[in-house]
Amino acid sequence: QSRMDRSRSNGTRPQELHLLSRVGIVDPADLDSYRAAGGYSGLRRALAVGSSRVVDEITVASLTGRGGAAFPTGTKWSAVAGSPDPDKYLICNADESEPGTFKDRVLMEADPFALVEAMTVAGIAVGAHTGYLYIRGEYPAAERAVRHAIEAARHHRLLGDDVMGSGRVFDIEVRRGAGAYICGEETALMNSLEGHRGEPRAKPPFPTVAGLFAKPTVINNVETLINVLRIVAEGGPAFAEVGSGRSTGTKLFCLSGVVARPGVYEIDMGTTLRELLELAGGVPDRLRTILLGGAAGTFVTPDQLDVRLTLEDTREIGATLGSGVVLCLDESVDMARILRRIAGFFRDESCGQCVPCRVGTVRQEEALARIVRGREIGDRKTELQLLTDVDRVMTDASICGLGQTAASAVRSALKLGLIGENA
Ligand code: L3W
Ligand code: SF4
Repeated sequence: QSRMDRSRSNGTRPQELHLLSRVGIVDPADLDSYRAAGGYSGLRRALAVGSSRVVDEITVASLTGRGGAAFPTGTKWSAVAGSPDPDKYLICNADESEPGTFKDRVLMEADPFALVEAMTVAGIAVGAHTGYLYIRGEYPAAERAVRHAIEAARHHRLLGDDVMGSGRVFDIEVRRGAGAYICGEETALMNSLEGHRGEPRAKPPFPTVAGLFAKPTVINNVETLINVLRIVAEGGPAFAEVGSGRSTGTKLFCLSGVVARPGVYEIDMGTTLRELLELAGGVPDRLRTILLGGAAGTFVTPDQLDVRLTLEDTREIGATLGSGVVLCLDESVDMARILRRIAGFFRDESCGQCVPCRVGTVRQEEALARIVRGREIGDRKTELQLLTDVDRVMTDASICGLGQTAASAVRSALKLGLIGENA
């Protein structure tokens, strides 16, 4: 898709690209091409203004995490930058595995130098000497692209013992995941990096206090980090002018399902869901529902298309932006089958460490399988009550986000009557 196609479509207002501005424009294997597109001006500016100013700009920008939980990035950076411990780490969470999410893959494959530059800005700002890029094992092309970019950056002294002649030390190591969704959970990821089983740790302590190798650690998603380049270039206040409240800057969404032009789209925070669909070819015919946020997200209905895509507005309708999934489903789908697929995913991916999730994800999938087969143990009402009970236990008592959100989609489908006694 051309840059113009991505930014203007169907007469909706133009969307200025920032995160995707170089995608399809630069040669991802060529540092000169990246530099010609403005690459490495961010790192140069960051080194000139100094680390504490960079951390302040990120805080003023109100940048929030783009992996799903939307925690303020500036709070993480300030905590680690302010720690007296000389050993600190930066981690980029590139273990993109949420079903329906493919934005970080596009960024890494098409604009890998941007991630390398952004990690360098982040690492130096918080005082880390080493950054780990933990990448999903099923992303070989993205891994090749970022490994090549790291080597080229090292060769040109944009990484290493004297970054850009500043005397600052920072380098990046790449680690590949081995196919477990749970290793995208930050503490499971750290256990995996340390060579242990990929099982989540109890929090607190949060990684900012005791993260990788029990040292203060900043961990950010790929899209979160790429935003840093714009903030360093334009300043935190300019970034915060776009959007509203805690929802500032632009956001990537992954459109799939029954849309005319599936793909990754960048919009200003606060754009409506309807406007986003217009960019992808219009509101689909016979649209029944949209899964928003991810497998751990929620369903929204066609009468909710005018919701503004911000953290606050989506929360008001009981939804979430999550990791940017917009999966469109029309009247032809069997909702119980869709939910069973989602439940099966969580059953497979539960690490099994805690009982509510290990058992709850199995019971949830079994109940949905019985509904799909039309062979309920009791009546449909009993199965739906069981789903509600399992939801409560998993949400309240699971150790990590996987178990706590494994019933979100089922809960919202029940609430909206997409499955139910009469559906
Ligand atoms: C310092 C405090 N740091 C919280 C940090 C915490 C973490 C971040 C968010 O993700 C989401 C869920 C799903 N001092 C802190 C603090 N932090 N309090 O803030 O923390 P938390 O615990 O709210 O969430 P989380 O466990 O990091 C859960 C989504 O992840 N999800 C799937 C995501 C999939 C992808 C993907 O494929 N790319 O992202 C599944 O559950 O939406 O909202 O860094 O340390 N006082
Ligand atoms: Fe493992 Fe699930 Fe417990 Fe998370 S909630 S620690 S994935 S068993």
